[in-house]
Parts: sequence; structure tokens; C-alpha cells
Amino acid sequence: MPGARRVWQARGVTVTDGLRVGRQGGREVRGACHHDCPDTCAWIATVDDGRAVRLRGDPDHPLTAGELCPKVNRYLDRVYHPDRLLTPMRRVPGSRKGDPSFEPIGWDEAIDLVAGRLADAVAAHGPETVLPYAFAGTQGLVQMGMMADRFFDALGATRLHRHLCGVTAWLGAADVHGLPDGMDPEDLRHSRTILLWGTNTLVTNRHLWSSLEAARADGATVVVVDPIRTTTAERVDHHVQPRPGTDVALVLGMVHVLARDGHVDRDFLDRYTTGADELLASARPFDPAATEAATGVPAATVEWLATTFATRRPAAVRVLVGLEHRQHGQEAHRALAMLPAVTGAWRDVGGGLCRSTQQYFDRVLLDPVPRRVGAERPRAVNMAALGEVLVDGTHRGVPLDPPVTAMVVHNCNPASITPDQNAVLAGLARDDLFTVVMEQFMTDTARYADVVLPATTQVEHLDLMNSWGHLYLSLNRPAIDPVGDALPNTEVFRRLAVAMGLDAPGLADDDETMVRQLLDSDHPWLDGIDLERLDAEGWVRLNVPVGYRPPVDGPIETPDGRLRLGALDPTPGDETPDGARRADPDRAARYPLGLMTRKQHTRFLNSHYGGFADHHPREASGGDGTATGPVLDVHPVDAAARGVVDGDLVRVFNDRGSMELPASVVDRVQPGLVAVPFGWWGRGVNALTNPTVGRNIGSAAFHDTLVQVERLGDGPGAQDQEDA
Ligand SMILES: Nc1nc2c(c(=O)[nH]1)N[C@H]1C(S)=C(S)[C@@H](COP(=O)(O)OP(=O)(O)OC[C@H]3O[C@@H](n4cnc5c(=O)[nH]c(N)nc54)[C@H](O)[C@@H]3O)O[C@H]1N2
Ligand SMILES: Nc1nc2c(c(=O)[nH]1)N[C@H]1C(S)=C(S)[C@@H](COP(=O)(O)OP(=O)(O)OC[C@H]3O[C@@H](n4cnc5c(=O)[nH]c(N)nc54)[C@H](O)[C@@H]3O)O[C@H]1N2
Ligand code: SF4
Ligand SMILES: [Mo]
Repeated sequence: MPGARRVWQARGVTVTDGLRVGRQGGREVRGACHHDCPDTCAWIATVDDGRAVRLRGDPDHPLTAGELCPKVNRYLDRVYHPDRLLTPMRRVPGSRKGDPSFEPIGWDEAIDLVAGRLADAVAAHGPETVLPYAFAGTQGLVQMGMMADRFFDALGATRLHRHLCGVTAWLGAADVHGLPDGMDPEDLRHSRTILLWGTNTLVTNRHLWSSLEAARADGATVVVVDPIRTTTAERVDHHVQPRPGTDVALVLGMVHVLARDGHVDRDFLDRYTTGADELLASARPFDPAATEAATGVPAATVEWLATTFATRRPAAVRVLVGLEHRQHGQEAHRALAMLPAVTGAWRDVGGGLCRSTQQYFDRVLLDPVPRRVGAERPRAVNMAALGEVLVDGTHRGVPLDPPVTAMVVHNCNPASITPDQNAVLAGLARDDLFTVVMEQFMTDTARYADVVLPATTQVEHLDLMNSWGHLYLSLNRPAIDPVGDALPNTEVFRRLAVAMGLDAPGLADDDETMVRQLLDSDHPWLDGIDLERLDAEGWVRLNVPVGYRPPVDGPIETPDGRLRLGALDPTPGDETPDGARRADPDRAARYPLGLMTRKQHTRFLNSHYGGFADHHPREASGGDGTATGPVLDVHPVDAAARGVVDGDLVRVFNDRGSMELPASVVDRVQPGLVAVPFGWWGRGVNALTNPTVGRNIGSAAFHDTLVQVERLGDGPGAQDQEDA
């Protein structure tokens, strides 16, 4: 293929008979990172004698620019790790769920066993007794859910609302925009004001940093708005530190100042929006003093923030997901989607709301097998409610008939990542629940399985990768054969479909066919982008015009074609310190501290690496470089009130659970707020977290969690784990 030859020669490798040979020998195969991370880095694997020997970031990719992150630059150690699951296994009869007591079986036996048990469950209770539990262990479009969805739809299984990440943020922006595309993040390079609002860019979205640095070199002011002084907050120009859950009040305070000082773009509001008057009216009570009282942000800072956003243009608000994990998450994202309309920031390239780019790909990529709709559509449960679903047999208080008696887990580690962990673990321990876990490692979830099926890693299977942090589509070619007997998720579901006699459209499609199906779209943004081109070039930017400003250059996809502004509700969540004093004073008295459980470690990616010592923070407790687990960040004021000094062992607890760990006394958190990083195995920060979901859809209010902390005694010592 001439295209391939040209491109690959240009990128410093030789192409001979379809084999790409790298400068240092070995076959080179292009791929992209599968992690649930906005960066979707493009990589190049070098394969020697069937073994992947090197994995590096593609130097030509505009964002990856040759660098994989500290989580992934030793990914091949994970691929060839001695603890990799390499064969199907079934639970040793009589062993207790939670104990990793398994015996190997062959694939044929495993597929027969799983198909038979699922068929038995369906025969006894109907197909909705089967619950697929899956998330974004890989966010490759094919391996994440395409075949799995076809399989479970054909079966008629319960549907899972996969809402733990991104959906609440989407809902808030969609309230305003209809279908919210947001800015191209690369356009932040042109911004002069960038508000990183509830996102820890340096840790969670590090390949965006170079765009921010480029903008700063040209004079941009970068601000972090976060209740915690994160690593990112320490590296930017200003840190604004509201009390948790008070963001909507802060936006209202900004709107108040904008209106007072004549910074409202009336022409923009008249041409593109409805509801501006209601928004401005709801901001009227929030003068800077009232905003300071509601948020803890000094009045002068509120004034400065609003004025800077209005006058140092282009001005952008950058959000990801941190802010959504709250009861007020949807309203906060809605508020931030309104802010750029008030000042007309959208007029400028580099101005507007910069959010997940997932919407761009959702528009253009196609799956020709429609999902069941209408009366055909099985019931759905929200993944945040897993504990309740399994233990109480209810979903949001409504009895489930039939109850869930079989669960198939893939791309997910619910024992670690789902809120209300004690309920989840009690559910997984049920003897009458048949649980299949498709995994690469013996995770906290796999330990509860009846059958464990070994899964391939990203260098062993084909996939098409979209991104929620940029506009490049990448092809991931398998570099090596599956390690051991591991199989791609797709192949497992194809085999199960045959074994269960399911006959529905698309169930026999191979992975390459599914990639072609996704790309077989008439959308102009995909014009000229096909499998052949992706094979040749590795990654291609969607044909979105450079400098595209969604509400100005594209249609606004609300019923009347206008952005929907309106009154904002500043009420903090019931389980924040501010909210509980109003909603539940008794709880506020018993559990006076807010707990946040964010992503904090540079070598963690959700729960992927929490069980691997070489990914633990070097600064972790013990002081000798050996991490023993997470630490609790507590402010000196709250520590002193409890007689806690740095390194003491403390207990953090609420009605849902408790956890014992060393305290790290730091002023990075504010008084009334403690924090524990999320992602460690077996340590249970989600034992404390709040499974409440706003309007029944969307993510859980993880960070709206109230706790108390007490001193247990002298501890093993603790060292600061920030940015580690
Ligand atoms: N307290 C607290 N909880 C949180 C969050 C928080 O901030 N605080 N964040 C939430 C968010 S935003 C998210 S996205 C979720 C993440 O929740 P998950 O998506 O469950 O987390 P991961 O650890 O990324 O992936 C889970 C598993 O997928 C497996 N995996 C990877 N690739 C494959 C594959 O190809 N096939 C199969 N079968 N398995 C594979 C990995 O081995 C890993 O164990 O956690 C949520 N939970
Ligand atoms: N190193 C690393 N990178 C990751 C991940 C990881 O586990 N580790 N996970 C990936 C995933 S799945 C996701 S979704 C993204 C998430 O990326 P981010 O959204 O950037 O990360 P989070 O840690 O969830 O939250 C970001 C910030 O929101 C703040 N925050 C919480 N509540 C509030 C609030 O009420 N108001 C304001 N203003 N701020 C608040 C937290 O203090 C936190 O610093 O990161 C991805 N990248
Ligand atoms: S985890 Fe994110 S930053 Fe790291 S290599 Fe993957 S996509 Fe890039
Ligand atoms: Mo996420």
C-alpha cells in the first residue's frame, strides 16, 4: 500500500513486504493506550521473535509526542507479569468466595460451564436475572462493549447504566447545549485565561499540559478551582479554593460581577440563548460578600476571577470528571456550561467550554446492530447501585423481579471502584450468585468469582480507539499473540453465543469487521478515514475544522436551536459539610468532615495498578520507599482538634464503613476536609463513599461523603504522597 510505505518511511522506519522494521531491528506495530484516560496516547511496539521488547510513545503524535506516562511506560512488565492470569479457572469446590482458590480448566470446559450456568439461571428466572457488569478497563470501542452489548441484548439480560464516569458531566453540559461537543482541547493553546475547574491536569490529563504551557508562554493566566491544593494547583498562576460542593454559588458570584460591571455579552445572549434573564436573576443575591460566605472564596478573588474571565480573552473553562462525582455535579457542570455564554467567550478560538471530546466520536462512529428499544428493552440498573442490587434485591428502593442471580464482569473491578464497597463485597460473597470475571489479574473482584477467564491486554488484541481528550482516532493492531491462553473479550462472547445457541445479527462478526462497521459512516468528519488509512498512519484527526467553535460554527442541538440558560440552584449536596448542616444536622454533628477520594498517584490508573508494589508511591508510609497503603490527608486544624500528629494511625469512619491508615497532616486540604487517594487494592476507601445518584442516572456522589476521624495511636509514620 503506497500510503503506508510513504508514511512509515517518513516516520523513520523501513517498510519491507508489509513488515515494519525499526531502526534498531524488530518488527514495529502501531497501537494506542487503552486506559480510561483522556490522552489516548499513540504507541509503537517493537516485537522480536514473537515477544514485545519495547513500547514507546509515538513521537509524531501531536499530544503523545513520544511520551507515555509513568503508569504505562513499563506496560510490557504488566503484559509479561508473573501474576498474569493465563488460563481459565473455576472455583475449588467448597472454597469461600473472596479466597483466590481456583483450579485451571480448559477453554471448552469453561465456555460450557459458563453457558450452562447462564442458561440455568435464565430458565429459572428469565433473562433479566443476568447482570453484565462492565466499565472502561479498556476504552477501545470493540473490546469495551461492542460484542458484549450484542451478546447481552440477544440474551435479554438486564442492562447496566455505565454511568460511573462522564455521564453526569455530559448531562450538565447537555442541559445547556443539547449535544455538547465542547472546544477542541488543542485550541487551549490560544487561550489567555484558562480555568481548570475540578480537574488535576498534571496527574490525570498530562499530555494537555504542553498546550497549557504554550499558552502561558504567550501570556495566558491559568487558574485551578479545586477544594484541594493539587499538584496542578501548585504549578499554575492562581489557586481558587472553594469549600466542597459550592461551585454553583461561585459561578453565580462570577455572573453577578459580570452583570454588575457590564461584562455580559448581550448580543451573544440574544442571538444564541434563552433563559439569560432567569440566570442573571438567580445571580443577583450573590454579590461578592455573599459569595464569599457561601463558598469560602474571598470576595476580592471572586471579583478578580470574573473580571479576568471576561477581559483576558480568549477565555476557557476546562472540566473533566472530578466535579461530577457529587450530588450537585450535574448542576455544577450546567453552571460551567453557561459561563462562556454570558461573556460570549465562544466567539473566540480558544474560548468556551473545554470538556470531554467523546461526543465528537459518538456522532460519527456507527454500530450497525441497533440495541433493543421500546418494549423490547430489558430493565436497566445503575452501576453505582451494585451493592443494593446484590444485597437487598432492590434498585433505588424498588424490588427487582427477578433478582440478579448471575453476573458477568469484564473491564471492571467493582470490588475496588464502586461506591459502598462493603455492600458490594457482601453481594459478591453470595453463594447463590454465579459470578464470571474476565480479567488480566487476580483483582479484588476476581477473588469472588466462580469462574475466572483470562483476558488479553492491549498489545494482544485489535481495537479502534477514540479519545475523550482530543480529536484523534487511533488503530490498535495486536503486536503479539495472546499470552498464555488469554482471549479478547470479543472472542469470549462469540464463543458463549455459539454455546448458548444465540442467533442474532452481528454475533459472529470478527474484530476487524467491527472496526470497519464503526468507520462505515457518511459523516463528513470521517470522510476519507478508513481502516486502510488508519493502518498506514496509525492515528488520524477527525475532519473537524481547525478552530471549530461548537455553538457558533455548528448547530446548537436543542429543540429551538439555542443554548438553554436559566436559574441555577446553588444548594450543596446533602452529604457535604455545608449541605448536611441544613439537610441532616444530626449526621453533620456525628460526621463533621468531608472526605474526598480523588485520583492522586501518577502511577495509578483507577484500580489497574493499586496491587503492584512498583506502582505505589515512593513516598508512601514507612519512609523506606516501601508503600504499605494510602494515607489520610488531614488539615492541621482538624488534626490538632483530634490530637493527631503526622504519621499517627487513625480511623476514618461513617455508617457505611471504616478504614485505618496513617495520617499525613498537610494544609493542602482545607479545614473540614480530609482526602484519601482512590485505586489501592484491598484498602477500602470506597467502603466509605456515597452511592447516591442524582436523578437516577449519572455517576455516584463519591466525594459527597461525610466521615469522622479518630486517633488510634502511634502509627508507622507517613510521608506526603501527593504527586507520587
Ligand atoms: N472513590 C472513588 N471511586 C471511583 C472514582 C474516584 O475518583 N473515587 N472514579 C470513578 C471513575 S471516574 C471510574 S472511570 C471508575 C473506573 O472503574 P474501572 O473501569 O473498573 O477501573 P479500571 O481499574 O480502569 O479497570 C478495571 C479492570 O479492567 C481490567 N481490564 C483492562 N483491560 C481489559 C480487557 O481488555 N479485558 C478485560 N476483561 N479486562 C480488562 C483491568 O485489569 C482492571 O482490573 O472508578 C470510579 N470509582
Ligand atoms: N494518574 C491518573 N490519571 C487518571 C486516572 C487515574 O486513576 N490516575 N483516572 C482517569 C479517569 S477514569 C478519569 S475520569 C480522569 C479524571 O480526571 P479529573 O477529573 O482531572 O480527576 P479527579 O481526580 O476525578 O478529580 C479532579 C479534581 O476535582 C476536584 N474536585 C472534587 N470535588 C470538587 C468540587 O466540588 N469542586 C471542585 N471545583 N473540584 C472538585 C478534586 O479535588 C480533584 O483534584 O482521570 C483519568 N486519568
Ligand atoms: S494512561 Fe493516559 S497518559 Fe498514560 S499512556 Fe495511557 S493514554 Fe497516555
Ligand atoms: Mo473515569
